Amino acid sequence: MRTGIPERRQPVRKYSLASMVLSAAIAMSLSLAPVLAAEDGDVLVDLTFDKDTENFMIYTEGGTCDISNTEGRLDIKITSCGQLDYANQVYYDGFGLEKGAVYTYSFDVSSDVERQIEYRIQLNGGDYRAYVGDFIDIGPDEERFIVDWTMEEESDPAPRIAFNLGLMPDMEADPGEHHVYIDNISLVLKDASGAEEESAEEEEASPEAAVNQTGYRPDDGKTVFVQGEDASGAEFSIVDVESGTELFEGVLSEAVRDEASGEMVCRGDFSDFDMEGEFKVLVRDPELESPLFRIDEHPYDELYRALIRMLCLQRCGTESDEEIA
Ligand SMILES: [Ca+2]
Repeated sequence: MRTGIPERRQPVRKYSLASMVLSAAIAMSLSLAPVLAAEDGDVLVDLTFDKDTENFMIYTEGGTCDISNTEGRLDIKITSCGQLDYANQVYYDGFGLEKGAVYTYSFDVSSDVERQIEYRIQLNGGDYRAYVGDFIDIGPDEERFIVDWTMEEESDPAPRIAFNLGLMPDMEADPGEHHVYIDNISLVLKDASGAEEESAEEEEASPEAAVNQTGYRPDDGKTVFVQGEDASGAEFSIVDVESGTELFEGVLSEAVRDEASGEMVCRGDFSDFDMEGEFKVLVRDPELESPLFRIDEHPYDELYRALIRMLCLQRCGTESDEEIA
C-alpha cells in the first residue's frame, strides 16, 4: 500500500487542501488577538469576600498562617512570620493582563498589629517578578490602597495577585500571632488604548505566505496564499533552501475572497515549477516568507511514516524498541 491517495488528485482536492492550510494559518494568526476586545472600565478582579475566601490560596516558605472569612473580609491568621518576606503568602489567580494597558489596582487592608506587608501582581513562574508592587505599612485602621500602573511587559494570560506576609525587611522580630484583613480587591482596566494599538499591530504583522506544508509532487498544481490585500500584485520567487538560489519567479493575484476562510487572500501559482528539493516562497513588498516545503514524487511518505509511527508508539502493552522510539 502506498498512501491511499489517488495517483492523480483532482484539482478541487488540491485547492481544498491548500485552503485548509490557509485557514489554519489564519486561525493561528487570529488567536494572537484578544478573544474579547478589552474596553476601558472592564473589571478583571472584584473580590468582596461576602461569604468565603474567594479562591485565595496559601503558600508558605517557613512561615505559618491560615485563612478564613471573618465578617466579610479575608482573614489571614499568622502564627509565625518565618525568615523571608514571602514566608507567608496568600495569592489569587484567574485573570489576564495586556501589554500596554493601564490598570487601577486597589484593596482595603488592616492588621491588628502595626506591620509592613508587600502587595504584588506578579509573574506566576520563573523568577516570580512583580509587574507592580510595593511594601506598605498597615495597622488597625483599615486603609484603601490604590495604584494606577501600566503593564510594561508582554501580555500575561495567567498572572497572580499576591500578598507577602512573612518577615519584612523592617521587622526586627516576629510580631507573634496576629491577623491581617483584606477586602474589596479590585483590578480595573483604566485605559485600553495602548493595548488595542498593540494587538492591531500584531494582526497586521501576522500574514505569512502559506503553502501546502505536506509538500507537492512535481506535476501537482502549486499555489501560495497570502492573507489580506497588502500583497496584491506582489512579486514572489521560489528559493532553493540549500543553495539560496531563486529558481522561479511569479506575481501574486489581486486580493480575492477565499470561500473556505471568508478572508481576503492573494494567490500565486507556481505549478510550472517542477524541480525536486526543499524550497520556500519569498514575497517582495511586503516581505513575507513561507514555511519550508518539499517537492518530490512521494511527498506523503513522510507524513504516512509519521502517522504509522505515532500509532505504533501509542500501542499499550508492547515495548517500544530503539528503532521506532
Ligand atoms: Ca467585604
